[in-house]
Amino acid sequence: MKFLSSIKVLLFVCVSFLTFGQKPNVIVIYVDDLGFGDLGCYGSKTIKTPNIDQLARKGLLFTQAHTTSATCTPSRYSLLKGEYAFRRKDTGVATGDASALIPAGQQTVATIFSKAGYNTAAIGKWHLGLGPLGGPNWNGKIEHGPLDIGFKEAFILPATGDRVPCVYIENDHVRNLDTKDPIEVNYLKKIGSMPTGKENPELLKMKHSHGHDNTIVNGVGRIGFMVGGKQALWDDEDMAQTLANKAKSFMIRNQKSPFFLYFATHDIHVPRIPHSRFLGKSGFGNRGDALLQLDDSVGQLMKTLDSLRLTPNTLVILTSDNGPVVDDGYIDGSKENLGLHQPAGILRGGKYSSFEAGTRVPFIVKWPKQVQAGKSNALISQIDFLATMNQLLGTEYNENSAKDSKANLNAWLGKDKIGREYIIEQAGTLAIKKGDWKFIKSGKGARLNPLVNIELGNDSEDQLYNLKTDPTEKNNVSTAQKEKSAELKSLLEHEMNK
Ligand code: NG6
Ligand code: CA
Repeated sequence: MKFLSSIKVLLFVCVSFLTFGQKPNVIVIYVDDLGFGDLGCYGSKTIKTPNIDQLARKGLLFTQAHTTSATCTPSRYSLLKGEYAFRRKDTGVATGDASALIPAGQQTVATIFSKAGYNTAAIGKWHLGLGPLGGPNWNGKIEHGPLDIGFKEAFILPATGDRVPCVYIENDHVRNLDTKDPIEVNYLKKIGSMPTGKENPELLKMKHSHGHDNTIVNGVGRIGFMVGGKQALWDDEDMAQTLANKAKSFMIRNQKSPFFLYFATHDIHVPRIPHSRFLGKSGFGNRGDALLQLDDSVGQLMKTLDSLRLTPNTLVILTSDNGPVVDDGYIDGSKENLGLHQPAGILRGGKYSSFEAGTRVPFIVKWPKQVQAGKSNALISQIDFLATMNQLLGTEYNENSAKDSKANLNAWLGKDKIGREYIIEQAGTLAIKKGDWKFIKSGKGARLNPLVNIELGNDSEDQLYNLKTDPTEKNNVSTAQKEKSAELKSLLEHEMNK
Protein backbone atom coordinates (compact mmCIF):
# COMPACT_ATOMS: atom_id res chain seq x y z
CA MET A 1 0.00 0.00 0.00
CA LYS A 2 2.75 2.34 1.09
CA PHE A 3 4.68 1.47 -2.06
CA LEU A 4 1.65 2.19 -4.24
CA SER A 5 1.03 5.54 -2.60
CA SER A 6 4.69 6.51 -3.08
CA ILE A 7 4.34 5.69 -6.77
CA LYS A 8 1.23 7.86 -6.86
CA VAL A 9 3.08 10.81 -5.34
CA LEU A 10 5.94 10.31 -7.77
CA LEU A 11 3.53 10.28 -10.71
CA PHE A 12 1.82 13.45 -9.46
CA VAL A 13 5.15 15.21 -9.12
CA CYS A 14 6.22 14.07 -12.59
CA VAL A 15 2.97 15.24 -14.22
CA SER A 16 3.19 18.56 -12.43
CA PHE A 17 6.75 19.22 -13.46
CA LEU A 18 6.18 18.01 -17.00
CA THR A 19 3.61 20.80 -17.16
CA PHE A 20 5.65 23.43 -15.36
CA GLY A 21 9.23 22.39 -16.05
CA GLN A 22 11.86 22.76 -13.39
CA LYS A 23 10.54 23.42 -9.91
CA PRO A 24 10.10 27.16 -9.43
CA ASN A 25 11.27 28.99 -6.35
CA VAL A 26 8.35 30.60 -4.55
CA ILE A 27 8.48 33.84 -2.59
CA VAL A 28 5.49 35.28 -0.78
CA ILE A 29 5.98 38.89 0.23
CA TYR A 30 3.31 39.30 2.88
CA VAL A 31 3.03 43.00 3.60
CA ASP A 32 1.44 44.26 6.80
CA ASP A 33 -1.55 46.63 6.52
CA LEU A 34 -1.00 47.54 2.86
CA GLY A 35 -4.16 49.02 1.33
CA PHE A 36 -5.79 48.55 -2.06
CA GLY A 37 -4.91 52.14 -3.01
CA ASP A 38 -1.40 52.38 -1.59
CA LEU A 39 0.64 51.41 -4.65
CA GLY A 40 1.42 53.20 -7.88
CA CYS A 41 0.39 50.11 -9.84
CA TYR A 42 -3.02 50.24 -8.14
CA GLY A 43 -3.55 53.84 -9.22
CA SER A 44 -1.86 55.86 -6.49
CA LYS A 45 -0.34 59.10 -7.78
CA THR A 46 1.18 60.16 -4.49
CA ILE A 47 3.78 57.94 -2.79
CA LYS A 48 6.22 56.36 -5.23
CA THR A 49 6.58 52.56 -5.24
CA PRO A 50 8.73 51.91 -8.34
CA ASN A 51 9.99 48.45 -7.38
CA ILE A 52 6.56 47.04 -6.62
CA ASP A 53 5.17 48.76 -9.74
CA GLN A 54 7.87 46.98 -11.72
CA LEU A 55 6.72 43.65 -10.23
CA ALA A 56 3.24 44.44 -11.47
CA ARG A 57 4.45 45.51 -14.91
CA LYS A 58 6.19 42.20 -15.35
CA GLY A 59 3.55 40.18 -13.57
CA LEU A 60 -0.16 39.80 -13.16
CA LEU A 61 -2.07 42.35 -11.10
CA PHE A 62 -5.33 41.23 -9.49
CA THR A 63 -8.19 43.62 -8.89
CA GLN A 64 -10.46 41.21 -6.96
CA ALA A 65 -8.05 39.47 -4.59
CA HIS A 66 -8.88 39.04 -0.93
CA THR A 67 -7.17 38.18 2.27
CA THR A 68 -9.46 36.14 4.52
CA SER A 69 -9.65 38.64 7.36
CA ALA A 70 -9.37 42.33 8.16
CA THR A 71 -6.69 41.72 10.80
CA CYS A 72 -3.38 39.95 10.89
CA THR A 73 -3.52 36.76 12.95
CA PRO A 74 -6.59 35.23 11.30
CA SER A 75 -5.31 36.10 7.82
CA ARG A 76 -1.93 34.53 8.45
CA TYR A 77 -3.53 31.46 10.00
CA SER A 78 -5.71 30.94 6.92
CA LEU A 79 -2.88 31.55 4.46
CA LEU A 80 -0.54 29.01 6.05
CA LYS A 81 -3.13 26.46 7.17
CA GLY A 82 -5.84 26.55 4.52
CA GLU A 83 -8.64 26.80 7.06
CA TYR A 84 -10.82 29.84 7.80
CA ALA A 85 -9.82 31.30 11.14
CA PHE A 86 -13.47 31.97 12.05
CA ARG A 87 -13.87 28.25 12.60
CA ARG A 88 -11.86 28.73 15.81
CA LYS A 89 -12.61 30.96 18.77
CA ASP A 90 -9.01 31.92 19.55
CA THR A 91 -7.84 33.51 16.34
CA GLY A 92 -8.39 37.20 17.03
CA VAL A 93 -5.33 39.48 17.12
CA ALA A 94 -2.90 37.36 19.19
CA THR A 95 -0.98 38.78 22.13
CA GLY A 96 2.81 38.62 22.09
CA ASP A 97 2.85 35.75 24.57
CA ALA A 98 0.07 33.65 23.01
CA SER A 99 0.65 29.94 22.58
CA ALA A 100 0.96 28.48 19.09
CA LEU A 101 -2.21 28.52 17.03
CA ILE A 102 -0.70 25.92 14.72
CA PRO A 103 1.05 23.43 17.00
CA ALA A 104 3.96 21.22 16.04
CA GLY A 105 3.32 18.59 13.42
CA GLN A 106 0.31 20.17 11.79
CA GLN A 107 0.14 20.54 8.05
CA THR A 108 0.86 23.97 6.59
CA VAL A 109 1.87 25.20 3.20
CA ALA A 110 5.46 24.99 4.47
CA THR A 111 5.19 21.26 5.22
CA ILE A 112 3.89 20.82 1.67
CA PHE A 113 6.88 22.65 0.20
CA SER A 114 9.22 20.70 2.48
CA LYS A 115 7.75 17.40 1.32
CA ALA A 116 8.32 18.46 -2.26
CA GLY A 117 12.02 18.89 -1.50
CA TYR A 118 12.11 22.64 -1.01
CA ASN A 119 14.22 24.57 1.45
CA THR A 120 11.81 26.76 3.36
CA ALA A 121 12.18 29.89 5.48
CA ALA A 122 9.91 32.17 7.47
CA ILE A 123 11.39 35.64 7.79
CA GLY A 124 9.60 38.58 9.40
CA LYS A 125 6.38 38.91 11.31
CA TRP A 126 4.92 35.74 12.82
CA HIS A 127 1.95 36.69 15.04
CA LEU A 128 0.56 33.16 15.19
CA GLY A 129 1.58 32.41 18.77
CA LEU A 130 4.48 30.25 19.91
CA GLY A 131 5.08 27.55 22.47
CA PRO A 132 2.75 25.11 24.21
CA LEU A 133 -0.36 26.03 26.17
CA GLY A 134 0.72 28.74 28.60
CA GLY A 135 2.99 30.35 26.02
CA PRO A 136 6.62 30.15 24.97
CA ASN A 137 9.75 29.79 27.06
CA TRP A 138 11.61 32.93 25.99
CA ASN A 139 14.76 31.86 27.78
CA GLY A 140 15.25 28.44 26.26
CA LYS A 141 14.07 26.46 23.31
CA ILE A 142 10.90 27.91 21.85
CA GLU A 143 8.68 25.02 20.88
CA HIS A 144 5.76 24.93 18.46
CA GLY A 145 7.35 27.57 16.26
CA PRO A 146 7.92 27.80 12.51
CA LEU A 147 10.51 24.99 12.56
CA ASP A 148 7.85 22.62 13.87
CA ILE A 149 5.40 23.32 11.04
CA GLY A 150 7.50 22.92 7.94
CA PHE A 151 10.00 25.77 7.91
CA LYS A 152 13.64 24.73 7.89
CA GLU A 153 14.78 28.11 9.12
CA ALA A 154 13.19 31.10 10.74
CA PHE A 155 14.00 34.65 11.70
CA ILE A 156 10.89 36.20 13.12
CA LEU A 157 9.28 38.82 15.30
CA PRO A 158 7.08 36.85 17.70
CA ALA A 159 4.00 39.05 17.15
CA THR A 160 3.98 42.66 15.92
CA GLY A 161 6.36 45.59 16.15
CA ASP A 162 4.13 47.19 18.75
CA ARG A 163 3.90 44.14 21.02
CA VAL A 164 6.47 42.89 23.52
CA PRO A 165 8.82 41.09 23.61
CA CYS A 166 10.72 43.28 21.13
CA VAL A 167 13.24 40.62 20.20
CA TYR A 168 13.92 38.48 17.16
CA ILE A 169 13.67 34.74 17.28
CA GLU A 170 16.26 32.96 15.19
CA ASN A 171 15.14 29.40 14.52
CA ASP A 172 13.94 28.42 17.99
CA HIS A 173 15.80 30.77 20.33
CA VAL A 174 15.70 34.46 21.11
CA ARG A 175 18.58 35.99 19.19
CA ASN A 176 21.39 37.55 21.26
CA LEU A 177 19.86 36.67 24.60
CA ASP A 178 22.12 37.07 27.60
CA THR A 179 21.03 34.23 29.86
CA LYS A 180 21.95 36.34 32.90
CA ASP A 181 19.24 38.80 31.84
CA PRO A 182 16.23 36.55 31.25
CA ILE A 183 13.09 37.80 29.54
CA GLU A 184 9.74 37.90 31.25
CA VAL A 185 6.55 38.99 29.55
CA ASN A 186 3.15 39.84 30.95
CA TYR A 187 0.07 41.08 29.13
CA LEU A 188 -2.07 41.58 32.21
CA LYS A 189 0.00 43.61 34.62
CA LYS A 190 3.18 45.57 34.90
CA ILE A 191 6.25 43.59 35.89
CA GLY A 192 9.75 44.82 36.72
CA SER A 193 10.94 48.38 36.59
CA MET A 194 11.17 49.22 32.90
CA PRO A 195 9.33 52.52 32.41
CA THR A 196 5.94 52.60 30.71
CA GLY A 197 4.42 55.10 28.30
CA LYS A 198 1.64 55.72 30.75
CA GLU A 199 3.87 56.63 33.70
CA ASN A 200 6.80 58.19 31.86
CA PRO A 201 5.51 59.84 28.66
CA GLU A 202 8.48 62.23 28.77
CA LEU A 203 10.72 59.30 27.77
CA LEU A 204 8.89 58.66 24.51
CA LYS A 205 10.41 59.54 21.17
CA MET A 206 7.08 58.77 19.48
CA LYS A 207 3.87 59.41 21.38
CA HIS A 208 0.89 57.10 21.26
CA SER A 209 -2.54 58.33 20.16
CA HIS A 210 -4.36 55.40 21.78
CA GLY A 211 -3.24 52.23 23.56
CA HIS A 212 0.50 51.48 23.32
CA ASP A 213 1.31 52.91 26.75
CA ASN A 214 2.89 49.85 28.37
CA THR A 215 6.63 49.05 28.47
CA ILE A 216 8.83 51.55 26.65
CA VAL A 217 11.35 49.90 24.34
CA ASN A 218 13.67 52.13 22.28
CA GLY A 219 11.65 55.19 23.24
CA VAL A 220 8.37 53.72 22.01
CA GLY A 221 5.50 52.57 24.20
CA ARG A 222 4.37 49.04 23.33
CA ILE A 223 1.45 46.74 24.06
CA GLY A 224 2.29 44.46 26.99
CA PHE A 225 4.95 44.50 29.67
CA MET A 226 8.42 43.01 29.55
CA VAL A 227 11.61 42.88 31.60
CA GLY A 228 15.08 41.62 30.72
CA GLY A 229 16.53 40.70 27.36
CA LYS A 230 18.27 44.07 27.06
CA GLN A 231 20.96 42.77 24.75
CA ALA A 232 18.39 41.05 22.54
CA LEU A 233 16.12 44.04 21.87
CA TRP A 234 15.70 44.93 18.21
CA ASP A 235 16.38 48.32 16.65
CA ASP A 236 13.21 49.50 14.97
CA GLU A 237 15.16 51.68 12.53
CA ASP A 238 17.16 48.69 11.25
CA MET A 239 14.35 46.16 11.15
CA ALA A 240 13.52 46.37 7.43
CA GLN A 241 17.16 46.01 6.41
CA THR A 242 17.77 43.21 8.93
CA LEU A 243 14.88 41.24 7.47
CA ALA A 244 15.89 41.97 3.87
CA ASN A 245 19.45 40.82 4.62
CA LYS A 246 18.16 37.57 6.10
CA ALA A 247 16.00 36.97 3.03
CA LYS A 248 18.85 37.69 0.65
CA SER A 249 21.20 35.40 2.52
CA PHE A 250 18.60 32.61 2.42
CA MET A 251 18.22 32.97 -1.35
CA ILE A 252 21.95 33.04 -1.93
CA ARG A 253 22.51 29.95 0.23
CA ASN A 254 19.72 28.09 -1.53
CA GLN A 255 20.24 29.23 -5.10
CA LYS A 256 20.90 25.68 -6.27
CA SER A 257 17.89 24.03 -4.69
CA PRO A 258 14.30 25.17 -5.01
CA PHE A 259 13.21 27.34 -2.11
CA PHE A 260 10.05 28.70 -0.55
CA LEU A 261 10.48 32.01 1.24
CA TYR A 262 7.71 33.44 3.37
CA PHE A 263 8.83 37.03 3.73
CA ALA A 264 6.46 38.80 6.09
CA THR A 265 7.50 42.42 6.29
CA HIS A 266 6.96 44.53 9.37
CA ASP A 267 6.29 47.52 7.12
CA ILE A 268 3.88 49.26 6.99
CA HIS A 269 2.50 48.35 10.42
CA VAL A 270 2.91 50.56 13.50
CA PRO A 271 5.15 51.67 15.05
CA ARG A 272 6.43 53.14 11.82
CA ILE A 273 10.02 53.99 12.55
CA PRO A 274 11.78 53.86 9.20
CA HIS A 275 15.52 54.14 8.79
CA SER A 276 16.92 57.67 8.34
CA ARG A 277 17.36 56.84 4.63
CA PHE A 278 13.58 57.02 4.32
CA LEU A 279 12.47 59.22 7.19
CA GLY A 280 10.80 62.38 5.90
CA LYS A 281 11.36 61.35 2.28
CA SER A 282 7.78 60.67 1.17
CA GLY A 283 6.22 63.91 2.35
CA PHE A 284 3.30 61.83 3.69
CA GLY A 285 4.46 61.18 7.23
CA ASN A 286 5.92 57.96 8.59
CA ARG A 287 3.38 55.73 6.88
CA GLY A 288 4.49 57.06 3.51
CA ASP A 289 8.14 56.73 4.53
CA ALA A 290 7.55 53.11 5.63
CA LEU A 291 6.00 52.48 2.21
CA LEU A 292 9.19 53.76 0.56
CA GLN A 293 11.17 51.45 2.83
CA LEU A 294 8.93 48.50 1.93
CA ASP A 295 9.38 49.23 -1.76
CA ASP A 296 13.13 49.36 -1.25
CA SER A 297 13.13 45.95 0.49
CA VAL A 298 11.16 44.46 -2.42
CA GLY A 299 13.67 46.00 -4.83
CA GLN A 300 16.57 44.44 -2.92
CA LEU A 301 15.02 40.98 -3.03
CA MET A 302 14.30 41.25 -6.76
CA LYS A 303 17.82 42.46 -7.47
CA THR A 304 19.20 39.47 -5.61
CA LEU A 305 17.06 37.14 -7.71
CA ASP A 306 18.37 38.86 -10.84
CA SER A 307 21.97 38.59 -9.76
CA LEU A 308 21.51 34.88 -9.04
CA ARG A 309 19.76 34.51 -12.44
CA LEU A 310 16.77 33.06 -10.65
CA THR A 311 14.21 35.61 -11.84
CA PRO A 312 12.68 33.69 -14.77
CA ASN A 313 11.75 30.65 -12.71
CA THR A 314 10.79 32.28 -9.43
CA LEU A 315 7.14 32.73 -8.62
CA VAL A 316 6.75 35.90 -6.58
CA ILE A 317 3.49 36.80 -4.89
CA LEU A 318 3.13 40.16 -3.18
CA THR A 319 0.04 40.79 -1.11
CA SER A 320 -1.18 42.14 2.24
CA ASP A 321 -2.61 40.60 5.42
CA ASN A 322 -5.41 43.17 5.77
CA GLY A 323 -6.50 46.59 4.62
CA PRO A 324 -5.03 49.95 5.53
CA VAL A 325 -5.13 52.12 8.64
CA VAL A 326 -3.59 55.56 9.03
CA ASP A 327 -3.63 56.18 12.78
CA ASP A 328 -3.27 52.77 14.43
CA GLY A 329 -2.19 54.14 17.78
CA TYR A 330 0.86 56.39 17.35
CA ILE A 331 1.26 60.06 16.49
CA ASP A 332 3.65 59.64 13.57
CA GLY A 333 2.59 62.35 11.15
CA SER A 334 0.66 59.95 8.93
CA LYS A 335 -2.74 61.46 9.64
CA GLU A 336 -1.60 65.06 9.45
CA ASN A 337 0.27 64.52 6.18
CA LEU A 338 -2.12 62.19 4.40
CA GLY A 339 -2.93 64.85 1.81
CA LEU A 340 -4.43 63.34 -1.32
CA HIS A 341 -3.16 59.84 -0.64
CA GLN A 342 -6.00 57.30 -0.45
CA PRO A 343 -4.74 54.11 1.23
CA ALA A 344 -7.90 52.21 0.34
CA GLY A 345 -8.38 53.74 -3.10
CA ILE A 346 -12.10 54.16 -3.69
CA LEU A 347 -13.07 51.31 -1.37
CA ARG A 348 -15.05 51.83 1.84
CA GLY A 349 -13.68 50.91 5.26
CA GLY A 350 -10.12 49.81 6.04
CA LYS A 351 -8.33 47.50 8.43
CA TYR A 352 -10.81 45.91 10.92
CA SER A 353 -13.72 46.46 8.50
CA SER A 354 -16.25 44.22 6.78
CA PHE A 355 -16.47 46.71 3.95
CA GLU A 356 -14.29 45.94 0.97
CA ALA A 357 -11.17 47.82 2.07
CA GLY A 358 -10.82 45.43 5.01
CA THR A 359 -9.88 42.44 2.89
CA ARG A 360 -9.59 43.46 -0.76
CA VAL A 361 -5.86 43.94 -1.09
CA PRO A 362 -3.10 44.30 -3.64
CA PHE A 363 -2.12 40.95 -5.09
CA ILE A 364 0.59 40.60 -7.70
CA VAL A 365 1.85 37.33 -9.17
CA LYS A 366 5.08 37.35 -11.15
CA TRP A 367 6.61 34.27 -12.72
CA PRO A 368 8.22 35.27 -16.01
CA LYS A 369 8.57 31.71 -17.26
CA GLN A 370 4.89 30.85 -16.85
CA VAL A 371 2.74 33.89 -16.21
CA GLN A 372 1.86 36.44 -18.84
CA ALA A 373 2.02 40.01 -17.60
CA GLY A 374 -1.28 41.84 -17.37
CA LYS A 375 -4.33 42.33 -15.20
CA SER A 376 -6.86 39.87 -13.89
CA ASN A 377 -10.31 40.51 -12.46
CA ALA A 378 -10.61 36.90 -11.27
CA LEU A 379 -12.00 36.57 -7.74
CA ILE A 380 -9.31 34.95 -5.62
CA SER A 381 -8.65 34.47 -1.91
CA GLN A 382 -5.52 33.75 0.09
CA ILE A 383 -7.39 30.82 1.63
CA ASP A 384 -6.49 28.91 -1.54
CA PHE A 385 -2.74 29.35 -1.21
CA LEU A 386 -2.13 25.94 0.33
CA ALA A 387 -4.16 23.88 -2.13
CA THR A 388 -2.96 25.96 -5.06
CA MET A 389 0.68 25.46 -4.15
CA ASN A 390 -0.05 21.80 -3.66
CA GLN A 391 -1.50 21.69 -7.15
CA LEU A 392 1.65 23.34 -8.48
CA LEU A 393 3.92 20.89 -6.67
CA GLY A 394 1.83 17.80 -7.24
CA THR A 395 2.24 16.47 -3.73
CA GLU A 396 -0.29 14.58 -1.67
CA TYR A 397 -1.78 16.39 1.27
CA ASN A 398 -4.37 16.08 4.00
CA GLU A 399 -7.43 17.84 2.63
CA ASN A 400 -9.30 17.63 5.93
CA SER A 401 -6.74 19.76 7.68
CA ALA A 402 -7.03 22.43 4.96
CA LYS A 403 -10.69 22.04 4.22
CA ASP A 404 -11.36 25.59 3.03
CA SER A 405 -8.47 25.73 0.60
CA LYS A 406 -9.25 25.02 -3.06
CA ALA A 407 -6.77 24.44 -5.86
CA ASN A 408 -7.04 27.44 -8.14
CA LEU A 409 -3.75 27.46 -10.01
CA ASN A 410 -5.26 28.50 -13.33
CA ALA A 411 -6.75 31.62 -11.78
CA TRP A 412 -3.58 32.45 -9.83
CA LEU A 413 -1.47 32.10 -12.99
CA GLY A 414 -3.87 34.14 -15.11
CA LYS A 415 -5.29 31.39 -17.30
CA ASP A 416 -8.73 31.43 -15.71
CA LYS A 417 -10.22 34.92 -15.52
CA ILE A 418 -13.19 33.99 -13.34
CA GLY A 419 -11.67 32.42 -10.24
CA ARG A 420 -13.73 31.49 -7.21
CA GLU A 421 -17.50 31.37 -7.19
CA TYR A 422 -17.51 33.20 -3.87
CA ILE A 423 -15.23 34.22 -1.00
CA ILE A 424 -15.75 34.76 2.73
CA GLU A 425 -14.44 37.83 4.54
CA GLN A 426 -13.95 37.98 8.31
CA ALA A 427 -14.01 41.15 10.42
CA GLY A 428 -16.33 42.02 13.34
CA THR A 429 -18.91 39.99 11.45
CA LEU A 430 -18.71 37.73 8.40
CA ALA A 431 -19.38 38.72 4.82
CA ILE A 432 -19.64 36.86 1.56
CA LYS A 433 -18.93 38.11 -1.94
CA LYS A 434 -20.31 36.34 -4.98
CA GLY A 435 -20.35 37.74 -8.49
CA ASP A 436 -21.36 41.39 -8.30
CA TRP A 437 -22.86 40.97 -4.84
CA LYS A 438 -21.61 41.41 -1.32
CA PHE A 439 -23.60 40.37 1.74
CA ILE A 440 -22.60 41.43 5.26
CA LYS A 441 -24.24 39.53 8.10
CA SER A 442 -25.93 41.62 10.78
CA GLY A 443 -23.93 41.99 13.98
CA LYS A 444 -23.74 43.78 17.28
CA GLY A 445 -20.45 45.66 16.88
CA ALA A 446 -20.05 49.43 16.60
CA ARG A 447 -20.39 50.99 13.16
CA LEU A 448 -17.34 53.15 13.56
CA ASN A 449 -14.08 52.83 15.43
CA PRO A 450 -13.46 56.51 16.17
CA LEU A 451 -9.89 55.89 17.39
CA VAL A 452 -8.71 54.66 14.02
CA ASN A 453 -11.51 56.49 12.19
CA ILE A 454 -12.64 53.45 10.23
CA GLU A 455 -16.18 52.33 9.42
CA LEU A 456 -16.29 48.74 10.57
CA GLY A 457 -19.17 47.59 8.39
CA ASN A 458 -21.24 46.39 11.34
CA ASP A 459 -24.98 46.95 11.36
CA SER A 460 -27.88 45.49 13.30
CA GLU A 461 -29.49 44.77 9.89
CA ASP A 462 -28.13 42.53 7.16
CA GLN A 463 -26.47 44.46 4.34
CA LEU A 464 -26.37 43.72 0.64
CA TYR A 465 -24.44 45.74 -1.92
CA ASN A 466 -24.15 45.49 -5.67
CA LEU A 467 -20.44 46.08 -6.11
CA LYS A 468 -20.78 46.59 -9.84
CA THR A 469 -23.17 49.53 -9.64
CA ASP A 470 -22.16 50.56 -6.11
CA PRO A 471 -18.44 49.81 -5.65
CA THR A 472 -18.22 52.00 -2.55
CA GLU A 473 -20.97 50.07 -0.72
CA LYS A 474 -23.19 53.06 -0.04
CA ASN A 475 -26.57 51.68 -0.98
CA ASN A 476 -27.81 48.77 1.14
CA VAL A 477 -30.34 46.92 -1.03
CA SER A 478 -30.98 43.95 1.25
CA THR A 479 -34.69 44.79 1.53
CA ALA A 480 -35.21 45.60 -2.14
CA GLN A 481 -33.28 42.47 -3.20
CA LYS A 482 -34.73 40.07 -0.64
CA GLU A 483 -34.06 36.94 -2.69
CA LYS A 484 -30.43 37.76 -3.42
CA SER A 485 -29.90 38.61 0.21
CA ALA A 486 -31.45 35.32 1.36
CA GLU A 487 -29.40 33.35 -1.18
CA LEU A 488 -26.10 34.80 0.02
CA LYS A 489 -27.09 34.55 3.67
CA SER A 490 -27.84 30.87 3.33
CA LEU A 491 -24.61 30.27 1.41
CA LEU A 492 -22.67 32.03 4.16
CA GLU A 493 -24.44 30.03 6.86
CA HIS A 494 -23.75 26.84 4.97
CA GLU A 495 -20.01 27.72 4.95
CA MET A 496 -20.09 28.66 8.64
CA ASN A 497 -21.56 25.29 9.57
CA LYS A 498 -19.22 23.20 7.47
C1 NG6 B 1 -4.66 46.57 17.82
C2 NG6 B 1 -3.63 47.65 18.09
C3 NG6 B 1 -3.03 48.07 16.76
C4 NG6 B 1 -2.48 46.87 16.02
C5 NG6 B 1 -3.55 45.81 15.89
C6 NG6 B 1 -3.06 44.53 15.28
C7 NG6 B 1 -4.17 49.06 20.04
C8 NG6 B 1 -4.89 50.27 20.53
N1 NG6 B 1 -4.27 48.81 18.73
O1 NG6 B 1 -5.20 46.11 19.02
O2 NG6 B 1 -2.04 49.03 16.94
O3 NG6 B 1 -1.37 46.34 16.70
O4 NG6 B 1 -4.07 45.46 17.15
O5 NG6 B 1 -2.68 44.72 13.97
O6 NG6 B 1 -3.54 48.36 20.81
S1 NG6 B 1 -2.48 43.49 13.05
O7 NG6 B 1 -2.15 44.02 11.75
O8 NG6 B 1 -1.38 42.73 13.62
O9 NG6 B 1 -3.73 42.74 13.06
CA1 CA C 1 -1.80 43.55 9.58
